[in-house]
Amino acid sequence: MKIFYNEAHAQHHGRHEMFRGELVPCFEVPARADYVLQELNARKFGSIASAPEVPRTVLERIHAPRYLDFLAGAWNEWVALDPRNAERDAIPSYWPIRTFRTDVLPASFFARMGLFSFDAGSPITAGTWDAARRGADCAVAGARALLAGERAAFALTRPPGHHAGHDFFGGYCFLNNAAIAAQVLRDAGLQKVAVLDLDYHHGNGTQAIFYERGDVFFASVHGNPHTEYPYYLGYADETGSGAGAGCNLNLPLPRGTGFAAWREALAQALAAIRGFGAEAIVLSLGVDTFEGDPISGFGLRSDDYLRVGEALARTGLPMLFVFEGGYAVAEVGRNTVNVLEGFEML
Ligand code: SP5
Ligand code: ZN
Repeated sequence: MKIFYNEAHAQHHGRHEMFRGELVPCFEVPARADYVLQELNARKFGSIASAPEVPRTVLERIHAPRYLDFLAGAWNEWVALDPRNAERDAIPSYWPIRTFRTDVLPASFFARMGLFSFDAGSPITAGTWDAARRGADCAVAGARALLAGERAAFALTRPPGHHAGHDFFGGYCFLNNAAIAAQVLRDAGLQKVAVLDLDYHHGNGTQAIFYERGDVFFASVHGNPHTEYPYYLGYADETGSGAGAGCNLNLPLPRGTGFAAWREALAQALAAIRGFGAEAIVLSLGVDTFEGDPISGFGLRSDDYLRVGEALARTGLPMLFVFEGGYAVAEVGRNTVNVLEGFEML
């Protein structure tokens, strides 16, 4: 398996996120990716490479130019407002909810922060743009490896991507790596691609990006949004619209769900992807389904991730793994590499 590691990931290093009335230390920390890399090396897994830079036009296949402009310049704007801001993360605190205008691009930096985001848990730091952009490079390199005939590839990157939409960040995500990779596969000539999202949290960004498209199937197994983040999307009745009608499958499960019920949902998602006729799968690999995850509520154990990898391998489809969530930091390496190992062993 080809592995593309984002060497710039630690440049995104948020200090705090807003959580229920206070600023708490970020859950999404650089050590997460460090542990995965360490585990890959310890288990002598795959060949680890860095990815070439992709032109911005590849990002623009998924993201709005004015959003990319904003992200690229956000840190400098923030520091220009007050030199002391260099010591603080930039976090939004106003949003244009219903009845407000979203067509106007306000001059105010704070107003644009809110226009392009949906939560206060995703700080922008000095290196956020570089880390996110280099991460997208890894996802694209992974997609190109599949196109060159590899059976599987792994984009080991952070910040994660599946909550990021066409023109917004949130959920610790800025660029939607999985969506960008799926688009690269389509643009290279694959007719049908699936994105399968196994992160604990619904991949609202990916779903929204492909919701009206019939060429990219989106399937997700996740915590029921009635009680779980991101709350406002991820319900079972969201099945796609227009040309995308029938090409979106949400399988929400209650907090507390263990591996037996979870793997049945996975089987259902894989059957739907087979029925769709996907030629490749982009797998949003979050391991915040782990029983020890501090912000999530499923009960998967470390050995279960080997079985997950096996189930994915049985599809027989080329697979691009893209790293997403997982906040039980010390166990993230073991759990993630277990999925890859289960896949490779079969
Ligand atoms: C990529 C990804 O996994 N993003 C997740 C973003 C979740 N942010 C909101 C966290 C809300 C945490 N609720 C914690 C309950 C702790 N008892
Ligand atoms: Zn998650």
